Amino acid sequence: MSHMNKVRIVGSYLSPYVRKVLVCLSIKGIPYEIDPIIPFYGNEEFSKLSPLRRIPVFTDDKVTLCDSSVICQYLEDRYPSSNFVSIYPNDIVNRAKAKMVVIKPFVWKKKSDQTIVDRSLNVEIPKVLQYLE
Ligand SMILES: N[C@@H](CCC(=O)N[C@@H](CS)C(=O)NCC(=O)O)C(=O)O
Repeated sequence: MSHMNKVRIVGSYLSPYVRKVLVCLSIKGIPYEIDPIIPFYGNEEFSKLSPLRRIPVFTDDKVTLCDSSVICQYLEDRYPSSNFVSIYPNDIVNRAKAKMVVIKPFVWKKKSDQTIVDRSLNVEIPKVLQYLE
């Protein structure tokens, strides 16, 4: 069956982003193997798979992806709700909300640090977008 195409996840179970992808795979009943690396110790091969050296990395017979939201959307698109369980709500507002991962306020019950948010918006994200360009 097409969904049995070998899925491999590179990343540690400690990562919430890795776990998010594993939940999607589990909901859709897609088997996978995991290489539970810690990104800080990843080698050159890891840099090739994930240029920003983030986990999770997803590979199957068609594609290599290294962002959890992109991976989940790919799984939804490749294995849609007609044959598999849908992971996103149909309503567009709820669908958008489901794609937001807001860990700090909801999981750790801490306020976001505006200095970090500003640095991300003004320095780190532009650097990454520059890389993508
Ligand atoms: N936007 C990425 C974030 C992934 C991410 O930040 N993963 C962390 C682990 S939880 C990581 O790889 N950190 C390594 C580093 O920052 O060098 C995604 O959703 O996949």
